[in-house]
Amino acid sequence: MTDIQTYAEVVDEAARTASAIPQFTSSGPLSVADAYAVQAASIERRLKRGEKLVGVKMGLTSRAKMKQVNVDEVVWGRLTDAMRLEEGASLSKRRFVHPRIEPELAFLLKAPLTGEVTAAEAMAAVAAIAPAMEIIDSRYQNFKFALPDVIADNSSSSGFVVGDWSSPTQDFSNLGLVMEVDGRPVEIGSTAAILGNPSRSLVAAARLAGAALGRLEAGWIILAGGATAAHSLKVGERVRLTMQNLGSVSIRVA
Ligand code: OOG
Ligand code: MG
Repeated sequence: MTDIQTYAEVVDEAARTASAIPQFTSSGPLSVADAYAVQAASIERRLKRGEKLVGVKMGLTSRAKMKQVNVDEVVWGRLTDAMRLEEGASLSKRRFVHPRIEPELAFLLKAPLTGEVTAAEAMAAVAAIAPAMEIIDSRYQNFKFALPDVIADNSSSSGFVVGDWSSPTQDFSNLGLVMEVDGRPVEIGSTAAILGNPSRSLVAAARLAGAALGRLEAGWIILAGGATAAHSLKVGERVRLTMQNLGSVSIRVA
């Protein structure tokens, strides 16, 4: 039997102290259901320390992302207020093991959402959309993991920054995007890389995360998943994502 609480403490401490750990699956089997239970228990520890749940991140919703980490199932994780960075903020690399950054689209919910919904029903619950970047920092050595490992590790989520909100009634199914590091384009893509249309990621969030959490709440942010491969952050870098029609969002690394 898997000791959920022990695993949760191990992964929570690894995140808290920015220290890499061996994969759980290298010492024995871990089911996907138990992995989500570990994720829930580890985030519960953060909530007990005063953090608040503010949304959900979807992951491995594009081929580029699946290929980069060699896992090809859609996963999800929990976002807390402590993970949010302000636009232009400076991220202290010391607080992470080996952080990467990736371009995403964020949804802001105005109504709760859960279960099997159509894309139109999901979008009816959306107040706004925005360009966003997620900072992922696998707590596993060498950023290597199997599906249950990454799920237990909150799907690598470590931080996120969201740009200005725009109307969700515009067509965002195929918006060009460029992620630049110090003015140099490092990843170029389109929101279409996210399951063909990011609204499908929101539908998946309602089905997977909504079911597990009861529902996705009004006011929550849902990250649709990286549209391109992620970039490994180095001290001194300034990273900016610009998305067609939606504007830019940036951070710097200190
Ligand atoms: C897993 C998390 C994937 C995304 O947007 O696809 C993810 C990882 O790449 O470490 O956040
Ligand atoms: Mg991501």
